[in-house]
Amino acid sequence: EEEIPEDHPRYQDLLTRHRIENGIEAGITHLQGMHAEGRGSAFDYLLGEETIPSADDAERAAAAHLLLAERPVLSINGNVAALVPGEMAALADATGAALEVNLFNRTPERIEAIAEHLQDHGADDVKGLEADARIPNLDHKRAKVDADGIYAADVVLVPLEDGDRAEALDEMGKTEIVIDLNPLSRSPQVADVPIVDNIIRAVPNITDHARELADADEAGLREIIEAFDRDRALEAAEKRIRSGDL
Ligand code: PTJ
Repeated sequence: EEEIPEDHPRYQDLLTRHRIENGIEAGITHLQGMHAEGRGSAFDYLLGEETIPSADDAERAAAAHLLLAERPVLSINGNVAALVPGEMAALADATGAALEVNLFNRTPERIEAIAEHLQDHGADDVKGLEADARIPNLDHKRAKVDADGIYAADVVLVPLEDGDRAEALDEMGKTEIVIDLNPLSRSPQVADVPIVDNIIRAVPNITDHARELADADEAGLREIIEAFDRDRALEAAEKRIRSGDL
């Protein structure tokens, strides 16, 4: 990471790419994570590599949901762990949410490496190792979750999530918050709160909102949630990407 000069015009993007490379080398990130990153990076370029106002609204609504939840869970995959391990631990801390490793390309080695990596970055308890429950309507390997984690959660944050799993979680009746730079992807399309923003910007911003809302009462949090319009947020992101108007 220190090899990239900070004044490089593509500094953030290069830093992100390096983190994914390091994640692959450390056995945390799947090789496919590099393709996912490339797709995300292209969308981010078109968004102007900034948090657009509708994404900030979504991030505030996400914070309100997490604070109101009884059993909030933040899902961690290989890309999330490589890009924002400490930031996810901080968000868990600010909202009382649990962290659960949940992989698309599941191997016990990677789950353990990720759990350890999160703990090195300040996470207390990391779920996902038990895998003693199943999400209905998904093939066996992709369905595994913790019974006292994602399975029982009322609100789940699933960044960079696969569309089938996002749909299956939605069918379980969970309030789903998705972070995905592609507004046309199925996961943000089925989310209650679609956040079209780079996870690198999104997670710290959700945490900032959560800290600011820490003393808000239930009615105040509900008001923020009611005021958020998911369809409008998706439209605003798509419009921004298509306009080429940075
Ligand atoms: O670690 P695993 O095994 O769970 O696998 C994780 C990946 C991400 C490899 C897996 O879930 C996958 O293949 O995902 P997809 O189908 O490529 O979807 C990833 C989505 O995340 C795409 O829509 C990308 O545009 C988006 N994305 C990529 N990087 C970022 C991003 N969204 C926000 N911030 C990013 N940095």
